[in-house]
Amino acid sequence: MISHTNNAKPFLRALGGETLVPPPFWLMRQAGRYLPEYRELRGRAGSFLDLCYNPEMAAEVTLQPIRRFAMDAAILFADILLVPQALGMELSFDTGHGPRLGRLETAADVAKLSTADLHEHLGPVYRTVERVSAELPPAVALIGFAGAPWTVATYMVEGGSSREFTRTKAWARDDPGGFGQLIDIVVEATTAYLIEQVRHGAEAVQIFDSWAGALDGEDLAAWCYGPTRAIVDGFREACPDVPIIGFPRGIGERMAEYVVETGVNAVSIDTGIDTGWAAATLQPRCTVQGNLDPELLLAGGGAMVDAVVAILEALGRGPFVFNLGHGVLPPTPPENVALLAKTLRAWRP
Ligand code: 1CP
Repeated sequence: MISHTNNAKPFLRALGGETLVPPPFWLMRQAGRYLPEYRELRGRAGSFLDLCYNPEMAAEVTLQPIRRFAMDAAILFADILLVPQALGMELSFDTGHGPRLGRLETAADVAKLSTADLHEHLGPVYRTVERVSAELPPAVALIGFAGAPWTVATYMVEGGSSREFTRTKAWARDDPGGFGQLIDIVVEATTAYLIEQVRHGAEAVQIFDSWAGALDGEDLAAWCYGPTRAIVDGFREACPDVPIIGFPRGIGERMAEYVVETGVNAVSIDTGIDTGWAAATLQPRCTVQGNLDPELLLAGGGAMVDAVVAILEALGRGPFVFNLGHGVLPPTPPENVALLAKTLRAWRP
C-alpha cells in the first residue's frame, strides 16, 4: 500500500472533496512552448524525446511554470506516447508533424507488444518524478499521468495523430475481441506505469482520454469507461489513497455517467461543458476541474478575466480545481497566465 498523501497541500485537499477559497489551480500543458525558458532548454535538449528521457532536464521543465506562477500542482513532463514506445513500438516526433508511431495493423502486431521491458524503458521518467518530488515547494503537489487506453490506442492504430480515427473505429467495430486485446495490454501497462510513478513520488494521477469524444453510443462504455475502470481498480489496489482525475474530453453530459462508471475522484471538464450543469450534476459526486477556454487565455485582458470569474462563480462554492478546458496554446503570452493567477487568488464568493 503506497501513500504519501500530504493533506496540507491545497490541491490534494480539493481532490479529497474540500471546498477551498480561492480554489487551487494548475494548467494542462503548463510546461511547454509558450515559456521562453522551455524553448531555450528544448533547443539544448535535442529532440522532444531526448528531453522526455533526460531526468535532469525534464525535471527542470516541470518546475519552470511553478517558479513563475506558483501553481498548486506540477505535472510530470513526459508524454502519453511513451507507453506504446515502452511496449516495443517505434516512436518519433518530427518538428511540425506531431508524433509518428509504427502502426499496428493485425493481431500479430498486437501479439508482439510486450510489457517485459516497461519499467526499464520508463526508468528515466521515474527518475524525473523523484527529482521533481525532491525539489517542489512544500505546498505544491506532483501529478503523474498517462493516456487512457482508447486515446493511446488511436495513435497506435493510426500511426500518429488523426481526426477521423477511421482505422481504429473500424478495428473496434469489426473485431472487438482483437481490439480488446490491444486495449487490455495498454490497461496493464498503464496501471503498472501509474503505480510506479506514485512509488517514485507522484501524489495524484490524471488519465487523459483526449479523444473520448470520438466514441458514442455503447462504444463509449466499451472503450472509454470499461478500460478506465480497470485502471482505476488496479491502481487503487496498490495506491488506495492517491486521487485519480479523469479527463474524458468531448463527451458532453455523458461525463456524469463516466464519473459513476469509472469511479474517478475528480473529473476534468472541457470547454464544451456548461459550468452550471457541472456544478449541479458532477460536483455533488466528485471534485470538478476546469474549464477556461485556452483561446481566452491566449487572448488575455478583460474577456479572460470575465470568463475566469464566471467559472469561479459557478464552481467555486464546491470541490473545485481551476484549470483550462484543454492545453495551453503555444503562442499564449506568459503575462496572461500571471493575470489569470492574480484574478484567481483575489476571488471570494
Ligand atoms: O515540440 C515540443 O516541445 C513538443 C510538444 C509537446 C509537449 C510539450 C508534446 C508533443 N507533448 C508534450 C508534453 C505533454 N504531453 C505533457 C506534459 C505536461 C504538461 O501538461 O505540461 C502532457 C500531459 C502530454 C499529454 C499528451 N500528449 C496528450 C493528452 C493531453 C492533450 O493535450 O490532449 C496527447 C494527446 C499527447 C500526444 C502528443 N504529444 C505531442 C503532440 C504534438 C501530440 C499529438 C497531439 C494531437 O494528436 O493532436
